[in-house]
Amino acid sequence: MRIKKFTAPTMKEAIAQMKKELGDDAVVLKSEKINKGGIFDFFGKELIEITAAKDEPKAKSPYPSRNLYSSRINFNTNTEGIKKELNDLSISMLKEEIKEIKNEMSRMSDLLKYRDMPNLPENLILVLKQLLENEVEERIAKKLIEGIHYQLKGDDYNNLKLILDLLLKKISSLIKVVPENNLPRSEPKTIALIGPTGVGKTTTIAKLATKNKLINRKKVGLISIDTFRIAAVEQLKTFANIAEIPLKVVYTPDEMINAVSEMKDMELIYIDTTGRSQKDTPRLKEIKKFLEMIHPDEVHLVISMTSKLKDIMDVVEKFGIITYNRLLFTKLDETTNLGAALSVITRIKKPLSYLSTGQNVPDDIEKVNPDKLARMMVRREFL
Ligand SMILES: Nc1nc2c(ncn2[C@@H]2O[C@H](COP(=O)(O)OP(=O)(O)O)[C@@H](O)[C@H]2O)c(=O)[nH]1
Ligand SMILES: [Mg+2]
Repeated sequence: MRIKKFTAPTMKEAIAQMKKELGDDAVVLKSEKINKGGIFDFFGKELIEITAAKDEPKAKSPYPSRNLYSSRINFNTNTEGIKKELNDLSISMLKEEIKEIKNEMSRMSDLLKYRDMPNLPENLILVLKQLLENEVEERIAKKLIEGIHYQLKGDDYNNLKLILDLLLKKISSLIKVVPENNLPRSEPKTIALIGPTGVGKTTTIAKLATKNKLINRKKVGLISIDTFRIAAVEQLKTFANIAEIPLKVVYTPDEMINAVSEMKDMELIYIDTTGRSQKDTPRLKEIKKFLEMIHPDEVHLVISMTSKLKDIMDVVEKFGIITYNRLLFTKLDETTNLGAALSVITRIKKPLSYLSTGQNVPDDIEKVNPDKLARMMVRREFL
C-alpha cells in the first residue's frame, strides 16, 4: 500500500491531485481542514488535506504462499488432523499479521502527527506527545506548544521543568472556576443539576447536601422532579430519610413555585432532575419548563469524564436548550486521560463548579482547583 498526503484549497482539487498521482483506484483515508501559516500552520489560510492510499501489488515472496485460500490443498482428501493443524496455523498467522499491521499503523500515525514540525525542539515534541497520549485534541495540544515555543529562548529548550511549568500555567489559566460567594441572602439559594442518566446527578446532590448540612451547618432542602423513573425518586428519598433532609417531589412545573416557597426557611435547595437520554428532546423541554418556573441561581450541567468527547459534545448540544451556568465533571476516578476535559472547557465557556471523584457520599467531591486539574490533565511520568 502506498500512502500520500495532498493539500489543496478545496476537496475537489485535492482529489484531482490524488487521482493524477496515484490513479483512479486510490482511496481517501482521511480528510481534514488545516491552516497554512504559523509555526504549526495555525494562523494562515485554511486548506483541505487528504491522506490517500493506493493498493500496490506486493513483490513476489521467495517463500511459499502463506495464504491458505490460494494453496492447492484438496480438503476432500485431507484428514481432520491436517485440517485442524492448518486452521491453528492460519489463526496464528492472522494474529501475527494483525500485530504487524497495528504496529505499522501506529508508526504511520506518529509520522503523520509530527511530520509538519521537524524543527521542533525535542523537549517540546516530548510534551506534545504526552498531551496527545492523554487524549488532548491535537488542535489544542499544538496551540499550547506553540504558545510555549514563543516564550522560550536559548537554553530554555533544554529545561523540561520550565517547559512543564509553562504548560501547566497555560492549562490552568484556561480552567475557569466560579468565584466564592458567601454573602448572606434573604432567600434560599436554588441549585439544580442537569445531565443524562447515570452521570451521577443524584449521588452528587447527596454529597453536596450532606456536606453542607453536616460540615457547613447549613439548612438544606431537596426537590426532585424525577417523576417518571420511580426508582430514581426512591434513591433520593432513601438518602433524604437517612440524612434527615426534607424532600419534596414535584410532578408538574406549576408545583415548583410551591415547593420552593414551602422551603423558604432553607439556605440551600438542591434540585435533582430527571435523568434521561439526551436524545429524548421532549423530556429535556419538560425539564426546561420545570426550571423556568423558578430560574434556579445555579444550574450545573453534569458531565461524566468516562464518556468519549464526541458523546460529551452531543450532550452539551442537546442540553443547550436549558440555560445552565456551571459545568460539573464526575467519575474522574474512572479515567486516566483527562484530555477531553480540556476540550470541553475550551469549547464551552462556562465555569467549573465541582469534580466528583468516586461513589462515596459525602467524601468523593471537591471544588475545582485549576492547578491540580491541570496537573491531572498532563500527568503520567512527567509529574
Ligand atoms: N466511579 C464513580 N461513580 C460515580 C460517581 N458519581 C456517581 N457515580 C455512580 O454512578 C452511578 C449513577 O449515579 P446516579 O447519581 O444515580 O446518576 P444520575 O442518573 O445522574 O442521577 C451510581 O452507581 C453512582 O454511585 C463518581 O464520581 N465516580
Ligand atoms: Mg438520578
